[in-house]
Amino acid sequence: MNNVIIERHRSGDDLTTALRQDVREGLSASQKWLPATWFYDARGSELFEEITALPEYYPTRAEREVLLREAPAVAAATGARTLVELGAGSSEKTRALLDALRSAGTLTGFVPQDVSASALTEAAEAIAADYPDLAVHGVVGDFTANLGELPGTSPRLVAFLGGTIGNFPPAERAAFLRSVRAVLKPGEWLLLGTDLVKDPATLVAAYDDARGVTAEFNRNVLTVLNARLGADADPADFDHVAVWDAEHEWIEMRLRARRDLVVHVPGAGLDVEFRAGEHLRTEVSAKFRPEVVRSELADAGFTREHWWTDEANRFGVSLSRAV
Ligand code: SAH
Ligand code: AVI
Repeated sequence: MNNVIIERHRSGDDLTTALRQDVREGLSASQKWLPATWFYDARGSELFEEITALPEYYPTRAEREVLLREAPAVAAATGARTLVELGAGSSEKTRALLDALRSAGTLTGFVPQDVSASALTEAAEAIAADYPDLAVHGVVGDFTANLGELPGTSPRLVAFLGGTIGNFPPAERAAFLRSVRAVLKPGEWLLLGTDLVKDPATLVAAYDDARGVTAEFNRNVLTVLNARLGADADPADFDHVAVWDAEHEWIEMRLRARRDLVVHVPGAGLDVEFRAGEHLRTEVSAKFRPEVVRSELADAGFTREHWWTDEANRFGVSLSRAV
């Protein structure tokens, strides 16, 4: 295969440094928290892929339905030459966009970016093999830090799928959208997937599945902590918790200590005490209302030109142009 290159904007050392900072800030706070990025080592990425196939986890299926139906409209509107995908993961759903953009005859390059080196490499190589006439330029990087370094020929379409935008707290979400806008030229495009507000029972089930895959995914953050910072957290000491926060309209995933315990984190110079029942917040997953998505895009300098949902109105996809 000579149509794929993989570039690293984030080394293992960079990740360890970033985790150390997050641990010092989040685990010494009175309400302990960590950013949602830290689930995704090789095992975390595999677990996420398993989650996407669970009967309770509807977002991936709902977004795929929209992409399969609307990809030709995306291709016609954008005429994109480069498709950049942030937080790309397996890029499975993205194939609908690649197919439509190739049929339209405009696409020459695909730039998947992800912080998870294993997931990114596997996906980039699989797509390069299946699309031999496409230049695939995979980037191992952080979408909160390395956007300015992404390659590609204009007009570009940036895809941010899966509802990952919901994993930012609100201020970070606004900053992220502005940073995407800042690297685009006027007239270039953003395709954004957002999970929608719906009944809490459906939401909680999606984050607390019967087989316990999401629980294992949640606990994987402790394995990452152990591997990167030499910590001694025992995942068996923590219960998986998923709650709907009706005020913020987000799901929170937490780990709840089963007993009083101390986690030693030598790589961050920290001993972290947990009381029995104490929670560590590991993820927020915000759910959106259509108008809020439109106005947040506008605040960041995008005009939304299309809004599509799946038949059951569970998940929304916005196609927006950089002003
Ligand atoms: N887009 C895919 C995957 C979603 S899972 C889908 O729709 O199914 C979220 C992805 O974002 C994971 O692959 C994870 O490794 C990646 N990710 C999380 N934090 C990131 C960061 N800061 N920079 C780049 N990628 C990140
Ligand atoms: C990647 N992200 C959009 C997923 C979500 O639904 O918030 C991660 C996830 N967390 C638990 N299950 C899946």
